[in-house]
Amino acid sequence: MNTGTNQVSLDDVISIDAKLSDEETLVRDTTRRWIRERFLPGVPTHFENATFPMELVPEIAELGLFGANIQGYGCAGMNNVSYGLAMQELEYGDSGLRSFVSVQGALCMFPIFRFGSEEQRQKYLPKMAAGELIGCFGLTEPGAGSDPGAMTTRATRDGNEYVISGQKMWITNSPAAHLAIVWAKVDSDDASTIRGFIVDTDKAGITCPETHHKMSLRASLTGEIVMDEVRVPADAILPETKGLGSALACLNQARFGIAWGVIGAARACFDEALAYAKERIVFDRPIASKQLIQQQLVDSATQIALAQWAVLHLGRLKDEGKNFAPYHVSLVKRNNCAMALDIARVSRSILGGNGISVEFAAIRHMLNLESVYTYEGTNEVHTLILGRYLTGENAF
Ligand code: TGC
Ligand code: FAD
Repeated sequence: MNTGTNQVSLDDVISIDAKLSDEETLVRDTTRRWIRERFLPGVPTHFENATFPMELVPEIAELGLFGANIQGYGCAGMNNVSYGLAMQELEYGDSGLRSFVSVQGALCMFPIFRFGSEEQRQKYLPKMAAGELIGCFGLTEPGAGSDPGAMTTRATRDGNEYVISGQKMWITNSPAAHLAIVWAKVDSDDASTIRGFIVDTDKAGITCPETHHKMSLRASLTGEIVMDEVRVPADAILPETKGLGSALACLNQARFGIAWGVIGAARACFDEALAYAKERIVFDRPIASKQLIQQQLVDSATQIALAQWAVLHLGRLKDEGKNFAPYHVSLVKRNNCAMALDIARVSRSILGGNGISVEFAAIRHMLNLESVYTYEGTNEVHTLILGRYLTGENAF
């Protein structure tokens, strides 16, 4: 029985430890310790100032978290459950931090690993794993977000080069990136196909202006990629990319990490709300003694536990390398983002007036989760992916 003096751990509520290997527990606990010691003290200031702590990049690399589930090329080669647990702990810190790591690993290193030539892998992956090169992923455009197939960015072959023109927006890390994975339509005689390119951001004709005035993911750099006849060598193309499906395959990786990550954000909000409820005296008693507050805490813990089981199950399927489909990822991305956003809002309300201050974590997570709910496929997009799977009817 909890006598009220202990802070309950959600790991115990669902006995998650019983289902993790020693290595998985080690990855989780190491990342957890690092977040608490090195990241949490500074994040409120970064959020208020709309800055990202770039000085921590070497430490994140040292933890093996860039491209953590990639084998070889200087990457840690963790299994997908360890990778997911690391994402969870990073997002306990801030969704902006998890985003930084997701984009670098799942959206830049993964496409190079999966669709690149051996030369491209050797050239980029070890330096990206070491945090010496930072990448960004340019799919979204002003007129093509949920429907990336509507993109207008074009790459035209000219001798031994491609010439790329177009505009990408809402691009995480672009203002700090050394390279961009750019998705563009390549014209051939009878058709145009979407292909991926590695574009070094110091090329002539490319700029990556920062996007300001964000009220969400403030501790994350977001920008555009503006390309005006950028010339790249012909071997900058990712040779194995074949249409929009290649870009979507990268999104599967990132969405998997997000489904784990948002559990961390929800847990941070829950932990804070529980601790607060035990201390805050209203009507002569701690609010933790009130039935309505207990119901909110119990509902939150239950939803977090169920979300945790779902991602663990999915991580095991992914590690087995079978029975793992994109609609599985849609199911957990959609459910867990909505769950985390609900819990952030409830937790914020448990903190009363204090809940609107960034001296507490809830409002920061709540605002961040609005972005996470929208990016990597909005809630509606994932609803329609699942609706299409269930009914066979395309409602897009
Ligand atoms: P559709 O006809 O369904 O598919 C086109 C081709 O792609 C294949 N495919 C997939 N392949 C792999 N994984 C998936 N998840 C796939 N989904 C579809 C499909 O089989 C087909 O292949 P083929 O060979 O028949 O051509 O395409 P559609 O145009 O109808 O669009 C479908 C839709 C809406 C689901 C898709 O476009 C979509 O997911 N839209 C959302 C866009 C999105 O999520 N953008 C994210 C940008 S990156 C970002 O937000 C980063 S945030 C920072 C961070 O991650 O932290
Ligand atoms: P829209 O597609 O215009 O959607 C508007 C609304 O319409 C949404 O509610 C949507 O769900 C709904 N809707 C759309 N289609 C349908 C339909 N068929 N039926 C019913 N409703 C529909 N992109 C990148 O490429 N790289 C990045 O690194 C990246 N980072 C991001 C970081 C942040 C902070 C944010 C906010 C976004 C980022 N994005 C990135 C872009 C993100 O993926 C898009 O914002 C997202 O895919 C939605 O596209 P949109 O904003 O154009 O919305």
